[in-house]
Amino acid sequence: MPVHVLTPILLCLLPMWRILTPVSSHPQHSQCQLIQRTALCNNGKLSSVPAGLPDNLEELQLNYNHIQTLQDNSLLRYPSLNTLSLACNKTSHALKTLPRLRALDLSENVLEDEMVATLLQNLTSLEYLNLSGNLLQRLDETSFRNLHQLKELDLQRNIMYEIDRAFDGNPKLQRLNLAFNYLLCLTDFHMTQLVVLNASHNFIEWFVTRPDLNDTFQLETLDLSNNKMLFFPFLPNHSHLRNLYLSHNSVSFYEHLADNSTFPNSTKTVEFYNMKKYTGNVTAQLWNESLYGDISSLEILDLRGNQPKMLQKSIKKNCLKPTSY
Ligand SMILES: *[C@@H]1O[C@H](CO)[C@@H](O)[C@H](O)[C@H]1NC(C)=O
Ligand SMILES: *[C@@H]1O[C@H](CO)[C@@H](O)[C@H](O)[C@H]1NC(C)=O
Ligand SMILES: *[C@@H]1O[C@H](CO)[C@@H](O)[C@H](O)[C@H]1NC(C)=O
Ligand SMILES: *[C@@H]1O[C@H](CO)[C@@H](O)[C@H](O)[C@H]1NC(C)=O
Ligand SMILES: *[C@@H]1O[C@H](CO)[C@@H](O)[C@H](O)[C@H]1NC(C)=O
Ligand SMILES: *[C@@H]1O[C@H](CO)[C@@H](O)[C@H](O)[C@H]1NC(C)=O
Ligand SMILES: *[C@@H]1O[C@H](CO)[C@@H](O)[C@H](O)[C@H]1NC(C)=O
Ligand SMILES: *[C@@H]1O[C@H](CO)[C@@H](O)[C@H](O)[C@H]1NC(C)=O
Ligand SMILES: *[C@@H]1O[C@H](CO)[C@@H](O)[C@H](O)[C@H]1NC(C)=O
Ligand SMILES: CC(=O)N[C@H]1CO[C@H](CO)[C@@H](O)[C@@H]1O
Repeated sequence: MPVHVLTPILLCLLPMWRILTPVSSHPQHSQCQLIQRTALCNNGKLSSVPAGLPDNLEELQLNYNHIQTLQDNSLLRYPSLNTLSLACNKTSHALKTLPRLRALDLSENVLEDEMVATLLQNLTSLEYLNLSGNLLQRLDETSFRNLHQLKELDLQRNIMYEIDRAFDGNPKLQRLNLAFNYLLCLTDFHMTQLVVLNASHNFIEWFVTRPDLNDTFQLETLDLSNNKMLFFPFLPNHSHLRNLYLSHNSVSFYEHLADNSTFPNSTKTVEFYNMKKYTGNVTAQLWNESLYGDISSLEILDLRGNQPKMLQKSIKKNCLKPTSY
């Protein structure tokens, strides 16, 4: 992809920098204008991060320079830095040479799918990544492929409608926030190591755990509030689930449909299938409690604001834009 489409990018490097050493001072900031703790070094000919700026610097603007790479230690002399702006340079290339970076906050940067994939390509040490408030639409197995150490990922407030096996390369991921997106259903959930999954404020109608998986899931908190859930989620058979948030959905229980005399023509099963790849089909008996999974550890179950709807016809739910893990 053409990197010059990387219009203003604001990289907010987290306090992680602080753990990693302060260094030296060389008076060499003639190309920068200092305003309190902000250094404006834009439109210059800088080819590297200037040394010699005050070491309590909090914001550094390096837009429109000639910086191609950021050396691992070039920012460490500014341990208080929380905002770094590198617009209009080969920023993605610069990030490629930060293989030690452990925390990266790219929130609120109008980043799109391909830009993100390029930016993250070689950040193999990342443990914490914040991509909230960007323009991500679709994630797949290439999105976070090399982030093998990733533990926490914040993807809230994007415009995502589809996630297709995007986290297979992140076996250490424990906290995932997908809130405030446009996801329609979560199928084939099999991230056994995940502890917190927040998928609130989407348009999710159903949540189905991969049915043939007998592992114990580490899942403790599942937030599916403010969605379009019609059914209780199909949870893992074995988990440590403690907090289950289902408020503001349309969750109902359909035991009564089993009664032929009251609803002679009503359906007994619901088929969940995925129009794109049929591998995720699940047929569930509506009144079969065992399908609800392991809720023996549950401490909080929030079902406020659900409006049961009557189901009488044969039920087939499909999902054109599935989210499968
Ligand atoms: C980034 O990774 C690609 C392969 O994914 C590799 O070809 C390239 O040399 C790497 N760049 C750096 C700077 O490590
Ligand atoms: C990610 O960034 C957003 C916006 O800057 C912030 O509200 C959110 O708390 C951050 N997420 C985490 C996990 O720190
Ligand atoms: C999920 O994310 C939303 C939006 O950030 C937040 O309001 C909510 O408290 C989170 N849920 C949990 C269980 O932390
Ligand atoms: C999980 O529980 C369901 C319902 O009891 C059962 O049909 C399924 O075989 C179980 N899966 C495994 C892997 O044990
Ligand atoms: C699933 O695991 C449990 C122990 O956690 C075991 O008792 C059961 O036989 C297993 N079921 C299958 C289908 O492997
Ligand atoms: C309900 O109807 C189904 C066929 O639609 C039948 O197999 C089943 O035995 C009936 N159940 C009862 C309790 O009558
Ligand atoms: C059930 O379906 C049959 C055949 O389609 C129909 O004759 C009957 O009126 C239906 N009963 C109800 C209660 O809708
Ligand atoms: C899943 O459902 C679709 C639509 O009903 C069907 O065409 C497909 O064969 C099913 N796949 C499996 C594996 O059952
Ligand atoms: C629920 O489904 C399981 C597996 O399909 C079955 O073994 C069990 O008998 C069912 N329970 C009821 C109450 O129908
Ligand atoms: C390496 C690189 O692309 N540097 C560019 C940084 O931005 C200035 C101004 O847009 C360009 O002239 C450089 O070529």
